[in-house]
Order: sequence, then C-alpha cells, then structure tokens
Amino acid sequence: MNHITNTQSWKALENHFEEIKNVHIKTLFGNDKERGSKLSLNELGIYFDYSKHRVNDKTIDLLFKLAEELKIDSRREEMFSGKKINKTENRAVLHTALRTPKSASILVDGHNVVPDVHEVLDKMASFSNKIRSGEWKGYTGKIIKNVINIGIGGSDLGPVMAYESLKHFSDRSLNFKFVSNVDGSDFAEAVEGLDAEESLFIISSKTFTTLETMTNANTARDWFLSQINNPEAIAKHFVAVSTNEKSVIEFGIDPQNMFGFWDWVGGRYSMTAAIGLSTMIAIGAENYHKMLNGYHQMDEHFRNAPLRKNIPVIMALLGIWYNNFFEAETQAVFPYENYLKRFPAYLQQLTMESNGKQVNLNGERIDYQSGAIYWGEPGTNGQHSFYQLIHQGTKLIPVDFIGFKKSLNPLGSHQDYLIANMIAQGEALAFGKTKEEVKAEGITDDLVMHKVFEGNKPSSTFFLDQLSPENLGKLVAMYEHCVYVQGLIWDINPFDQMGVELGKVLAMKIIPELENDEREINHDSSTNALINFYRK
Ligand code: G6Q
Repeated sequence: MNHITNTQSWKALENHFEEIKNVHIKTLFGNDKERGSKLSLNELGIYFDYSKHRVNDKTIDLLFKLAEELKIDSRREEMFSGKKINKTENRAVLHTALRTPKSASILVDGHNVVPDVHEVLDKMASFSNKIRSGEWKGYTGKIIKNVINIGIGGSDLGPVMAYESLKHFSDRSLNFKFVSNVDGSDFAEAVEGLDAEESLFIISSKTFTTLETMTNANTARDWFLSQINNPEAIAKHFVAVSTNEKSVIEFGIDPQNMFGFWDWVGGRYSMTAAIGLSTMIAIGAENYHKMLNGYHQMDEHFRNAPLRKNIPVIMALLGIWYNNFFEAETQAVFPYENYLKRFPAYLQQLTMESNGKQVNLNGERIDYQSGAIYWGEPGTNGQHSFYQLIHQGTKLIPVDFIGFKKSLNPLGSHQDYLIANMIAQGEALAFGKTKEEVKAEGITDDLVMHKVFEGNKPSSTFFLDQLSPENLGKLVAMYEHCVYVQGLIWDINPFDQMGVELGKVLAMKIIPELENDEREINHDSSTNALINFYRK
C-alpha cells in the first residue's frame, strides 16, 4: 500500500511532533516578534492569520515538504483539467467550470462544457428576471411572491446557506422557503398561510429520484392542486433543477422549465450549478455573477498561487497537522457574522461527506485518520455556550474565525463589540491566563486553578472587508479546495458518498414493514422491537 505514513516527510513530521507537541504558542510568539505578520497572508481581500497555531518554521517546512512529496502542486491541476479524478464513479470533478468565464474552454470527453454552463446561467437569469419583475404570472394571473425550494443534501444546504448569507442583497418582496426533510412538518410549516396562486416550487434534485425530495414534491403538487384544481396550472408554478429530464417530464414539469446540470458536478459542489436558481431569484443575476466571480478568483488563487502562499493549501496542511498528529477530532468554524449562521451546516456536508472515508483510492483500509468533524455556530452566541469546553476542557479543538470589518447593518457599537470579541477569543485561546496572573488578581487559593486558562489552543482568523456575494463565493471555494487538498493527502476520494447508501436501502425495506402490520419482519431483535413499537 502506498501509505502516506511511509513518506519521508510524514516520518519527519512524526519526529518533529515529539519536539513541538508541548511548546506553547506563547513561546512561539516570544521567539519571534514578527510572527503575527510572518504567518499571515493577504490575498483576494482575505487577511488570513495563521500565526496562532502550534507550528514553528520547521513544522511549516515539513508540512510543505509533505505537500511537495505528494505532488499537490501538479495534482491540483487534475481537477481543473477535467481529469476523471472521481475514480469510483468514473467522473470528472468540475465545479470550478461552473464559475469560469465564457471565454474559457474545458473539455470533458472532448466536449467543451463552458458554453453549456453559460447557456444554463443565461436561462436562469432570464427566468429569475421574470420572477423578480413580476413578468412571470401564476396560472390565475397573480405575480409570484413565494419561492419554495424542495431538495435535500447538496440540493438544499447550498441554496439555504446562500439565501441566509445573502439575505441583505435579496428582494424582500419575495418570500423564500426551503423544504428538505421528509418529516411532513417541514413541508407543512413552509407552506403555512401561503397562497398557491402566488407560489413557485423549485424541485431541486440532481437525480430526481431522492425519496425525501420526491415525497415533498408530490405533496407540494397535491397541496397546490387542492387550491387550484387544474393540472394545467402546474406549468406556471413548478420548475425543476435536475440532470434527469425524463423523470422531470414524468412528474409533469414542462422541460422548458427545467434547468440542467451535469454528472461532473457533485451534489455538495452544486451550489453554483442550476441548484443556485433560488439564490439567483433572491439576489438577482448581477449579484449572482458577482458571487461566481468570487468563486472564480479563489479557484484561480488555488490553482496558480505557490503552495506557500496558497490559502486553501495552508488550511489543509494545518488541518492534517491537528488531525493526524495532535489527534484532534474536530474542527470548529465560528463566523462572526450573523448572516453566516448556516455556513457551518453547509461546511459539515462539504467536508464530512467528502472526506469521511475509510479506504484509499485503491479500496484499501487506511490506518490513519481521515476527515475531521466540522461544527460551529456564529459568534458571539457560541461564547455563551460551548466555548467553555474549548478554553478549559481537555480536548484540542482548532478553530476558524471568520469576520468582516464592516457590518451590513451598522448599528451603534455593535460591530466593534462583535469584532472585539472575535479577536479576543483568538487571543484568549492562544495565550490563556497563568496561575500567577490569576493569583495576582487576588483570587483565593481554592479558586485559582479553576480560573486558569492553559491557552495553547490554535486558531486561524479569516478577516474580510464586508460580507458580499463575491466574498461568500471566495469563502466557499476556499473550503472546497481545502477539502480537495486534504483528500489528496489522505489518498481518498472526496467526491463520492457511498456511506449514505446503506441506510437508504434499509429504509426502503422498512417502509413496507411499517405500512403493513401483518408483514413478517426478520431484523435483529433491537430493530424488530422498534418496528413493533411503531406498529402498536
Ligand atoms: C451530495 C450528495 C447528496 C445529494 C442529495 C440529494 O454530494 O450527493 O447530499 O445532494 O442526496 O440528491 P439529489 O439532488 O439527487 O436529490
């Protein structure tokens, strides 16, 4: 097996880890007065501070040596060039083509996909403009006021995250809802009080076969027909985003109202494919293109910047350092920007569905850790709940802070307070507070140890000017490429998701068993008991 753990640089990192594992971040700063500026980058308007990490010059050198030894430099190009790097599904991985300018040429099986991408973008823009301007009328002549995206996983998390993140830029006369869960309450609450005559459903499903989405889509059609009792009206109120035209037509959606994409776009990488239709309706085509431009800038940065000046590459290497050497299990992401409240949930799918793999590309069980558990909440809220564990618990949790200089809603001192807190948390995590410092405050002996902050807790800070469509695009692409580099290093496939299949298959077996009490069941004793409990 071509183990990464057998590479020279990995072995060197293991040895080096023993030297540095107990070195305090405070000492690292003490040794080098310029550390804060030395270990930071300012690229594409992102000030990326990675100085508060448990690394010294040698660590950085060895991490880059690892990247060199694993040929990250040349292999990153494989994705952009359309090579079929999603080996288990024999597919190219070209979400970067979705945000490439019209003039580019990217070949998949000899076919230039860029004109196709722009044709769909133009069709989306034309449709979005009609909805936004009121030119598109519902069946009874009313304008559309409600847009309901029905989709799940990659066909939901991107749209809902982008909508929440860019709400400030959205048309407030339109009301957006996102239905994903097969739990009927999700649908029921989304349509509560809505007038079908003013509602547009976007059925977003790459395959158009997903149980949850098709169940919700059928329920939506029933709900709609219960208000407008005429199947002809469907054409004005249902559109589809899919790669499966046949099933879209079978559902009753006019193929004219279908927005296509391709098998070389993975679900969780599809936010900039037609899956972004609800986003474009919300923020308008111009803003949407600004978002694409932000993505593209980050794509180009990742593709062309030398590894040592490459934000996603550095993030990826630091992630490996904590995951595989410090044995950190999780990575926290705390946006100090309330509009980014769904960003951590979006990242959970992107990172964990991509790199939560146990075998390498040859199908051999790996004997090292792969993807970290990603989690997070917006600051400052998290500070009043789980930050305690990061500061004084026993686990090592590297943190990504994301903040913006300017608020989209400048109110009094709010932004100063928000950003002061973000900066303070990074400082407190790294430097902590010693016993001596606590004692000097006159704290009684019995409480001293309770008030000590050991510090030495690593964090990165991503500081931008202001949240905008462009900056959101940069941030998402930055994490996408970090995921890819980590996948390359772990020698796994970040672009399939076979781990979601088994549960789906078993559910299909259990559905008829729940629906028919007489049906014989022969699962294990626990599963049988659960089924019987439901039946009763
Ligand atoms: C993402 C996954 C998965 C997918 C959903 C929805 O990478 O493939 O989350 O997006 O299962 O699939 P459909 O879009 O086909 O309904």
